[in-house]
Amino acid sequence: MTTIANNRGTERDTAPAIKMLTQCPFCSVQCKMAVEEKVDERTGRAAYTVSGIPNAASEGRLCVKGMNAHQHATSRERLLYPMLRQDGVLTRVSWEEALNEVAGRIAAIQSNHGRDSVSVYGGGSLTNETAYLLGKFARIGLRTRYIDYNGRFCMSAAASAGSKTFGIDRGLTNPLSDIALAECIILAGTNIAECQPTLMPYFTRAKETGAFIIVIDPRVTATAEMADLHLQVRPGADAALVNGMLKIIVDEGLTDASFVEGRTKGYEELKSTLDEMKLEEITALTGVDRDRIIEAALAYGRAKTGMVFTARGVEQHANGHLAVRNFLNLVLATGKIGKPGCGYGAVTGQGNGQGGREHGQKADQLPGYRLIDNEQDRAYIAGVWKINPEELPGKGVSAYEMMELIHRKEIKAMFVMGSNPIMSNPNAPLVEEAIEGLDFLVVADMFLSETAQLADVVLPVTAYLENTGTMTNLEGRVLLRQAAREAPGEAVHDWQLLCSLSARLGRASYFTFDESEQIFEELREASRGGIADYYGITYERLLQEEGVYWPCPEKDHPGTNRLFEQSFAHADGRAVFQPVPSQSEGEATTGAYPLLLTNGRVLSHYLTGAQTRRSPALAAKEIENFMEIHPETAERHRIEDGTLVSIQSSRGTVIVRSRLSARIRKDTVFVPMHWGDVQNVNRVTSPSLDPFCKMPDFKVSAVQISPFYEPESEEGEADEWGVST
Ligand SMILES: Nc1nc2c(c(=O)[nH]1)N[C@H]1C(S)=C(S)[C@@H](COP(=O)(O)OP(=O)(O)OC[C@H]3O[C@@H](n4cnc5c(=O)[nH]c(N)nc54)[C@H](O)[C@@H]3O)O[C@H]1N2
Ligand SMILES: Nc1nc2c(c(=O)[nH]1)N[C@H]1C(S)=C(S)[C@@H](COP(=O)(O)OP(=O)(O)OC[C@H]3O[C@@H](n4cnc5c(=O)[nH]c(N)nc54)[C@H](O)[C@@H]3O)O[C@H]1N2
Ligand code: SF4
Ligand SMILES: [Mo]
Repeated sequence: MTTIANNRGTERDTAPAIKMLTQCPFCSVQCKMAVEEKVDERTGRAAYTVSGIPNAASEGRLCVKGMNAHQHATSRERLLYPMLRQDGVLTRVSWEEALNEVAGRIAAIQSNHGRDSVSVYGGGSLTNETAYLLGKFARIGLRTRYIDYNGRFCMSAAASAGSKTFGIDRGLTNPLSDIALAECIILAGTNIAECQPTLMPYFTRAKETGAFIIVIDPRVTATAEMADLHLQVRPGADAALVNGMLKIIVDEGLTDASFVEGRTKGYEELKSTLDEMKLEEITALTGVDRDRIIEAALAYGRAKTGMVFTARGVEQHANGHLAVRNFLNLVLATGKIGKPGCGYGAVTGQGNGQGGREHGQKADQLPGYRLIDNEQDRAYIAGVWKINPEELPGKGVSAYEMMELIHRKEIKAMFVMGSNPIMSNPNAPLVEEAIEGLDFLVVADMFLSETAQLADVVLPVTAYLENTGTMTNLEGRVLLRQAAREAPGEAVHDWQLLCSLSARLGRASYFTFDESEQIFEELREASRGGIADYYGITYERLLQEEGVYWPCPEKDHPGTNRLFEQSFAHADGRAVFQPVPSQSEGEATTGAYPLLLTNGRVLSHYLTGAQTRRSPALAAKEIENFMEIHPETAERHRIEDGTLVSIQSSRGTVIVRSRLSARIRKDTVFVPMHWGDVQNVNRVTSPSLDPFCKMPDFKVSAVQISPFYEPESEEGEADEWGVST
């Protein structure tokens, strides 16, 4: 049985400067960095100097989040010991008490309501080792079918589209260095300048050497500023826009007939649907001028090389899967893939958004992208895990569907590791009610997040500076991040607590790991021969090389940086076209809800803000949420700049401050996702799900807006700052 050391590494009086070599905990670029910590002997206060370390993706750059990541990791708000709710209050207990409580309550709930009454909810910031072990913990520790993770809201549309079209889901099909070789680059629903800022030089350099850059976004983002052509599409209309571009490319004879003939199937069907389409309809649906659609199509169609990138702007829709597939149709029709400067990228989001989706956190998957309802895949993993295949549970449901089952009381308990689901799920009013109504909630986190605040047991875990493990970046390159600092208080590694808990559930023999490397060794075996094959990757190699691209089937295999040079990953080697309807299934405006609300990110904050709002430097850059709105739209709704606005949908209400900007479409408002409570944009978002991948329709909600007037306050005393007391 793994025991958890009582690790108190925070006491320091006169420590010399220490240099910690690590990796940013935030986005998918996974920039390498050095964090130098110097403690003032007199005051005991620490000062930090952060610098980028050159590596293949970031080339030594860091963005403002990376520069300040140590602030949350070293924050006084870190959870230092386990807590158990006693008489309604979260109270400090020992690890022994906390884990015994978790194991005891889970056993009781499962014996009363069946094994599937307990669920697991994971995340894309966990290391590969933890993500792998969390999947194993659900299937072998808890023996429940219900596990899913926050990446469902992130990569599921691109993942399912890549799998169907190419037979494999890896974010970028090419190394980043290929961007410089592309003559035309399409950036659709991806705001690289704010979301993967250290990648911007790849694009600006390409532009300097003559690349034509097309940005598709309802807003003039910092990324769109770089564009040669900006298509300011209506939210939800990407599939239609691409149909328009495809039609022009076909009509102008700009397809690559020999590539289509030799390496794909299904083109004729696509062509016949395009033949029936009218460009006027496309213009009406997308709100983009005909001439601009033609210009974009000709630029991409005529370029000898080209790359297409999509991110959540295209993908987080009720038709996200098909919208991505249409971009892939564009790539295939012009033969722009599998060559230097020709490829596609689904720009992965979270730090380990790529690896986190490969090794079994998804409801229907086992490690290495194996499928839980495929007999051969089950038998293989059962062999690695030393169980009978019949003991493996079946497929569960997607993240939001899990919330619906919780709401219906079919699932009674949830174990959350690496996510803040109460904020990040769509339709927050229902999700809040569901989570509040759980019989038992356990949250493993570094902070008392909005979700952890409702937990029955809170378990403190280590942060990026303290935890060794591998992360797979947006290129599909596996990187080793080594621990550089002692864990604070009694915090432990995620995987350690999974081992300890499994032991208390009577499953010790399956979880005998003392080092993260031992878990990676098992992951190598489990992924061997699968689509995401890590067998050839070892810690030793990762220490010597700058990271290794999967698939890497043997130890002497160099890794695969560019996919599909010879063939696609389907059994017949061919990629598959898919005709896509122009009309989206997404929410439409009505008289009562006349505007489209879309949402996303700002540079200085990360996801639900659980980490960045605890970093003073980052919090100060944007202290509260806002609604970006066109001045003409604002005037129509009697909204002035910088005033509080109430945004309502059929789900609920959000209250944020207005920010007038002519950089957004007049029919659309934009609200970031980083703040909670009344500022949580998910109080209004729609829970309708894409039928193929169960991605929620985050990016389009029909809303109405009005100035918010605070209710008349009771008379009270005002203090010297004018704040009533
Ligand atoms: N600063 C920062 N960086 C991050 C994150 C963060 O929270 N903050 N999160 C990380 C994660 S997990 C992710 S998934 C990525 C997300 O990275 P992105 O997907 O680039 O980020 P978003 O801001 O969600 O959406 C991108 C753009 O889509 C546009 N958009 C909205 N609706 C539509 C539409 O219907 N069509 C099109 N074409 N565009 C539309 C928005 O205006 C926005 O500019 O970023 C990662 N990096
Ligand atoms: N409206 C709207 N909603 C969205 C989106 C959107 O664009 N619009 N985007 C969606 C997307 S793309 C994403 S990725 C999700 C993200 O949604 P969440 O997963 O809810 O977002 P985070 O803020 O990253 O939450 C991670 C939590 O895990 C903790 N944590 C970080 N690292 C670790 C670790 O190593 N171990 C453990 N145990 N805990 C850790 C953090 O402190 C934090 O509390 O949100 C989705 N929701
Ligand atoms: S947030 Fe992303 S781009 Fe910025 S430093 Fe971190 S990994 Fe690099
Ligand atoms: Mo994401």
